[in-house]
Amino acid sequence: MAYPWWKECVFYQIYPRSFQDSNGDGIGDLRGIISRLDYLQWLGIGAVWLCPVYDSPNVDIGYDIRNYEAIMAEFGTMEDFDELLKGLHSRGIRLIMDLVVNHSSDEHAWFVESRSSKDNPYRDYYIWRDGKDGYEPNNWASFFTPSAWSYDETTDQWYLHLFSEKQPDLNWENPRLRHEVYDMMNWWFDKGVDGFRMDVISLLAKAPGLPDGQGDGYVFSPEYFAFQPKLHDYLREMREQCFAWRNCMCVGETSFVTTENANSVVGDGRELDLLFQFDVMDMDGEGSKWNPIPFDLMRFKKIINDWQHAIDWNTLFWGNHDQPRVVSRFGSTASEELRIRSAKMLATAMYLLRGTPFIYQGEEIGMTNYPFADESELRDVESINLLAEARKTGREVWAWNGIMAKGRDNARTPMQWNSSEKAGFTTGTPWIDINPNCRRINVHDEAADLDSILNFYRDLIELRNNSDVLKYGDFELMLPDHPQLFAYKRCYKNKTILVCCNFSTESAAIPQEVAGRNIIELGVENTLLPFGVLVSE
Ligand code: TEU
Ligand code: CA
Repeated sequence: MAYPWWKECVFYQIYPRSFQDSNGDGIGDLRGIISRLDYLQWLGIGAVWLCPVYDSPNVDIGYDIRNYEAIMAEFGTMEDFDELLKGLHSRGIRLIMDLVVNHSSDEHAWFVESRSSKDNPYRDYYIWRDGKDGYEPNNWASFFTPSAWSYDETTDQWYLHLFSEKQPDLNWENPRLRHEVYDMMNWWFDKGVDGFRMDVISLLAKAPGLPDGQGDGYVFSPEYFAFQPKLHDYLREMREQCFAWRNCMCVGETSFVTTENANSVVGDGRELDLLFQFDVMDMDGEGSKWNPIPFDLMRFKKIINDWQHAIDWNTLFWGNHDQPRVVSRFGSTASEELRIRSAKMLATAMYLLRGTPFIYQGEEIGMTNYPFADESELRDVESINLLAEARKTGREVWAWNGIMAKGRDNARTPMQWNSSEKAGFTTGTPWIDINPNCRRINVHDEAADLDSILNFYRDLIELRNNSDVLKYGDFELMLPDHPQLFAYKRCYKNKTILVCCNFSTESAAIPQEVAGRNIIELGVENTLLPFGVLVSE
């Protein structure tokens, strides 16, 4: 049986603005990525997910696209892009692009036309409605602003934006819009890209009539904008028009997906190949990500077990450009010893599961959250807006604490290449501060240290790449009630690999169920030390 390439390899996510600057303007760029291709090959990854590199006014750092077929000037040119793609392919590495088509920038030519008059041919590319008695058409809250609507004087109507006011939602009910998107996707496919990561793809269809959400004030109402029945029509049409016949991989950022509805988008090659679910990412927030609650191992086990059984093939990840750094979040930074061991433990626990791993840049060296000193150091529209809103109701301290723990800028500080002041990222002034811990956490030093997190990631990737058990084996949760250990079994054709990870800051006795010939042994001294790991076969 032949497996598709995207089940055979590990993905690496690049956030271009913070990966490598090549010309000293403090902003990562395509030539910077090109200069690091040998590093990616050395790491052993088989594919890259590149966050948006399209022309954008950068209100949401590239997730507000002004021109889908042009490269952002700060990142370089289309020639640079072609060279990057060639450089990846010549090293056997595939490339998937970010596809952001729930919304565009308000500076996109479509929206400039659309807002100009009610009878403009592009009017229906976006979602325009009359106000209700001078107020918003409905009570929906947006991800980034209190209301999901903005008023536009020119035509005395309101437009919908589930994100910032500079990210108007596209109207997927309009077939002309849909086909323009498909043409654009095919244009990139014809260039040779290997697929797309589809930004908030589960939000494309909105409930007919745009009904009010239940509650007072502005109400966040995913029941009316996520996983609506029409979503499936759009995804099937997209598949038919763009990629059913291609050897590509499309992974959806399916916000609000559940184990119950997941198979409506993946499985049987139906709509998408893979999906990102956020149950693990959401587990340390109560109601909202800004209300922190402690990591609960029992809940984690249930989430993983449920997902491993719910769909045939999962994405495996601990973070991305929207999440804090995993070692600060679910590991420990109390000491160097614990940071290093917990980073390795977390990698083992996640990436030996059944599915396709996605490693976020910097994770492989154990990068941590950034100790932001004040608001002036923030760059993310979500955090900046949150703080401004919270200030109005005297909740500034709550917001600041939330941002320190969960703010997206934590994952967006520059990649730490070496121990110099600018971490080898730039020679100029970086667009966002560099973590001073680059002195001890950086690629150069870790590459030379065989016990480093970096070399551990490299070995783990190699182990996975060469093991049919780890790639194709079944998953079985072990020790479900153990309060400290997360353990599981992978089985394939009479072969078994046992994974046992200590998620706690206390030692744990090694259960006999996980004994075998050891493949990985970390923090094992008769017992499993805090964050210790044992993998055996
Ligand atoms: O994210 C969408 C999303 O649902 C979240 O991850 C969201 O950004 C986060 O929960 C806010 O707390 C995608 C992109 O990954 C993100 O960077 C963009 O800002 C967003 O869509 C809009 O394009
Ligand atoms: Ca640059």
